[in-house]
Amino acid sequence: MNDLIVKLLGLPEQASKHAAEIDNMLALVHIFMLILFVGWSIFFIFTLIKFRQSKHPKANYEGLKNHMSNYVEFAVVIVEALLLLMLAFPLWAQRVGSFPLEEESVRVHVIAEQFAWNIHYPGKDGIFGKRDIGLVSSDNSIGIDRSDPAAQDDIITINQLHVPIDQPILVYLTSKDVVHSFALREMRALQDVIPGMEIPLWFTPTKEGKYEIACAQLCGLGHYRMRGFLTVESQEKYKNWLNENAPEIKETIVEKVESVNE
Ligand SMILES: [Cu+2]
Repeated sequence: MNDLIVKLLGLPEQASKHAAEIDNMLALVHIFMLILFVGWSIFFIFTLIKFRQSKHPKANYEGLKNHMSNYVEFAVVIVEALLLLMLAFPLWAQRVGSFPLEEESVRVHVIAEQFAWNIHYPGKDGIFGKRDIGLVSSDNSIGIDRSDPAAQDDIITINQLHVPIDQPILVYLTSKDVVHSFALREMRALQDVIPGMEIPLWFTPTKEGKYEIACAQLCGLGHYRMRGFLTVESQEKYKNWLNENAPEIKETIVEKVESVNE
């Protein structure tokens, strides 16, 4: 059934836990709209024939006495309300109301800018280091403060988001400049990224592979090239990748940390 929906609606593959539920709702709405389209089309053609000029040369100012069309319209409203109350709201509540626990998730900060995704991992200590807007420069895109003990092991990549399979991923989204939109189509996850706000988003990937991070908001002239990559891999490969990308910890910083700890 799911494969059929994906094929008929031309959707990207389903690669997260909740993807099928979103697609089911999409399919239901499409089926309902198809029924409406056919129904209203028949009704339209019926009125064209029934009230044709040759049969009614003189206008009848009283109009129809039959209330059938009102009943049909009321039924449509009921079905729409049911779709909203019984499907859309519960699905939304499940996504927004039940965020995974931080300690069970992979946490990552994504800082959008024209036209790239800066990805910030907390490193081994699990604590995100301080970021300072005053430190932003051409070689420090997110303004990380490496003198902060928590920041020394933090991993920063550009356009490369690696995550392990079958574990909840918590992404905190911010923007340095304009409104962007973080879109992982195969995960059925999308969230606008607003400067001055930190907005969380979560998903659980269920399929290994390399996917695209698209910017789904026209954010400037280079919008088309604001493209990143999401790699879903095994826990082991993910850990290796983290190790490969871990920054070299400078001794001066280590000394500083020790002196802070003393
Ligand atoms: Cu953008």
